[in-house]
Amino acid sequence: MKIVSAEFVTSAVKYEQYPELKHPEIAFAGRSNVGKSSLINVLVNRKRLVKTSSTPGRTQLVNFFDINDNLTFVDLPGYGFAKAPKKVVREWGPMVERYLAERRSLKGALLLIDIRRSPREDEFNLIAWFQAHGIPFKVVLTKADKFTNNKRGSNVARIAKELGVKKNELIPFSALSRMGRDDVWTAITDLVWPQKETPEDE
Ligand SMILES: Nc1nc2c(ncn2[C@@H]2O[C@H](COP(=O)(O)OP(=O)(O)OP(=O)(O)O)[C@@H](O)[C@H]2O)c(=O)[nH]1
Ligand SMILES: [Mg+2]
Repeated sequence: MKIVSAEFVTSAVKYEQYPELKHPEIAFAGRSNVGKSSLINVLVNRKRLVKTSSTPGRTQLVNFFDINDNLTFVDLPGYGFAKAPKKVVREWGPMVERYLAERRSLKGALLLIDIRRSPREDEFNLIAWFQAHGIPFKVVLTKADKFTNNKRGSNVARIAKELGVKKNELIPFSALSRMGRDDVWTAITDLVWPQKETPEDE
């Protein structure tokens, strides 16, 4: 995908504040600090379109970005941050599930999992919500630069087994080396425009 433009649209704390349904939407979901914002920045070739933070649990808003005036990226708030205020923890589930259940422009989701970790209850919950609401999704394994090639392969195999999917369904990605960027874009275009030509493809 050639990036012509990438712009922040709005941040919302509640459903009523979500912007009008304009373009097909892709949601980025995952634990705090997993690298959601970093992935979006790499996808759109921008250093700081989305604020990244070494202090997890800060992004408690749903952030909308307009890509090329034909696609919307949605950076969902992270979960699983032990030090997050109780209110934030309590509100995360209903907020995200309502978004997944009711957002008609949502075409698919990327679930991000740190390649060094194992999927836990929160990840399995998200997968169950995606399935319950008929939202196709792909899994991206972030921070793939933390391993050498060999170890990376064995960790992809491990997580595939834990999720009960095939290895080639998981996309290793690094925001540092940009490894996997093209594969993530392919996954996104497959989700948004299945079996069709991608508009404005290179
Ligand atoms: N080594 C490495 N570090 C990464 C990678 N992606 C993100 N990070 C680092 O991980 C930290 C969190 O990244 P973010 O992109 O802010 O994570 P997030 O999922 O948006 O976090 P929240 O907004 O808090 O939910 C930052 O310090 C990033 O620099 C990666 O691919 N490799
Ligand atoms: Mg973030």
